[in-house]
Amino acid sequence: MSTTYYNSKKVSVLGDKKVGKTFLINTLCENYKNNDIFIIKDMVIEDKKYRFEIWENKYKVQRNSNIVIYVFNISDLKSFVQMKDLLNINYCKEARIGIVGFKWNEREEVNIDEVKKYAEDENAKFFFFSPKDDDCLKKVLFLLNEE
Ligand SMILES: Nc1nc2c(ncn2[C@@H]2O[C@H](COP(=O)(O)OP(=O)(O)OP(=O)(O)O)[C@@H](O)[C@H]2O)c(=O)[nH]1
Ligand SMILES: [Mg+2]
Repeated sequence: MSTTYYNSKKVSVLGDKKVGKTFLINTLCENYKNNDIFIIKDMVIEDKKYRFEIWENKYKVQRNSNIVIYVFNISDLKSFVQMKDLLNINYCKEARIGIVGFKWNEREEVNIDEVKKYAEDENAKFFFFSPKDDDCLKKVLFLLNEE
């Protein structure tokens, strides 16, 4: 008999306007529409069943989140500055933290080495994606899910 037991994980996806939050969620959940209340995604990782409850919000971490993902736009320095403010305000000691930078165009206003250093200082994992990358959210969740 197969078990229906799931490990439940709550995920918050935060970031300023138009940084790529909905795009990120859509790489895993095709039917997700901008600012749905939340979306559920089941995945098996290393033989364990997980049920991810994924919330998009510009500024607010969903209570009891296990994973918090901060998104910014590498082509827009302002969005990086705002992301750092967000992380400061919402810092969740108990959660695994991911920082996702999207490069939407050729311009690179944010220095990648600076972001790497920042992520290290904040005990967060940094991910750098372009619109051509597939499976962005899957990659983030697989890594942040590790104990
Ligand atoms: N080049 C490129 N740009 C894209 C693509 N998909 C989305 N964008 C742009 O990337 C930006 C971010 O899109 P979203 O994912 O909707 O951003 P968001 O953070 O969810 O935005 P809000 O929900 O409005 O706060 C928008 O300006 C889109 O027009 C793509 O495949 N290629
Ligand atoms: Mg959105």
